[in-house]
Amino acid sequence: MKKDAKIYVAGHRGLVGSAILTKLMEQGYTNLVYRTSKELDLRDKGAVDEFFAEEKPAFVFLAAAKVGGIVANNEYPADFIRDNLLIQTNVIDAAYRNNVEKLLFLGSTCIYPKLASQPLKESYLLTGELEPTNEAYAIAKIAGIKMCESYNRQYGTKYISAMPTNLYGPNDNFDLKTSHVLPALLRKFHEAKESNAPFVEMWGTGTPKREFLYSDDLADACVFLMNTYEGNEIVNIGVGDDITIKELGEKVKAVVGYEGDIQFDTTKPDGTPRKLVDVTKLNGLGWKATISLEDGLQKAYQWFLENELTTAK
Ligand code: GFB
Repeated sequence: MKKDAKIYVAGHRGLVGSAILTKLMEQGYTNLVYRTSKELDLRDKGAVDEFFAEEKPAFVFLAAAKVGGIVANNEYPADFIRDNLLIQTNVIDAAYRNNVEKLLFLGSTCIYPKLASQPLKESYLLTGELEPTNEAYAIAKIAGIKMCESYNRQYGTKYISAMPTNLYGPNDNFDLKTSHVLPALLRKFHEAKESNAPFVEMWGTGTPKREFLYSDDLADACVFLMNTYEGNEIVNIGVGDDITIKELGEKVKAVVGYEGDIQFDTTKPDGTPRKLVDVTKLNGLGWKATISLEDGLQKAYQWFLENELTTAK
């Protein structure tokens, strides 16, 4: 991407899009376009068509999506499949009709089969059944990947798809009902410390393993891929290491400085037992994550303290 190329970041207020926008600014890209969801509802095809015809971006980071943690995915599958299919279909097709040079689509590691062997290689896609709690979301994301591949095959476009592992960082969703585990734990442990609560309740058994990537690292990888990767195959983005949810709880507890206990609510779902991504391909292309979980947790907690506590929820 030339530094003055017009780049559209879809979803620039979210965890992923905000990190990509910041990264592009840091790297000296000057012609950035973005819209809030109020200004442009990406589920509305007419509005998306109008936006692309008017702005004619050369590059698109498709980071807009309806996302949520395990319980939100499980309770609102219709919203997850509908909104994601609409957003990605409208954006990818408008990109094609408006001659976008290159588009990066963001998937998720929940697209891989629930019981696939670990670490998850890109080739495991569509080799087994999905995790039921997020099947609707995963099917939408798989459709997005296949849409990019199909447009490349039929129309000769250059659309690439990246599969990030579980993410965290600034502008995350800290709502306890709908968030992912890491932001939820930052809030839960912080509030327990403030109120001197005797214990924090975590969901499930604590035995599932997850890998966590800081959003700034993800953004760096996305800009790197946009600039260097031309392939039709998906690319995993992760750190190559995971921990149990219980271990995550202990780490968050230490970062927050909470001294009570942890209890597990086993009526809540565990989800996939493990989803560690194989990052051989990304490392081979020349990119590696640099932010450790310890450093990332400190940064995320700091961000939470400075931004989230002042926002009414
Ligand atoms: O992050 P999370 O909601 O989603 O949950 P997934 C990860 C694990 O943490 C599960 C446990 O085993 C949860 O039961 N957990 C413990 C908690 N305490 C909590 C808590 O307070 N809040 C939450 N949210 N979890 C999602 C998918 O799966 O990951 C999405 O549903 C997407 O589709 C996303 O792929 C990255 O990692 O299980």
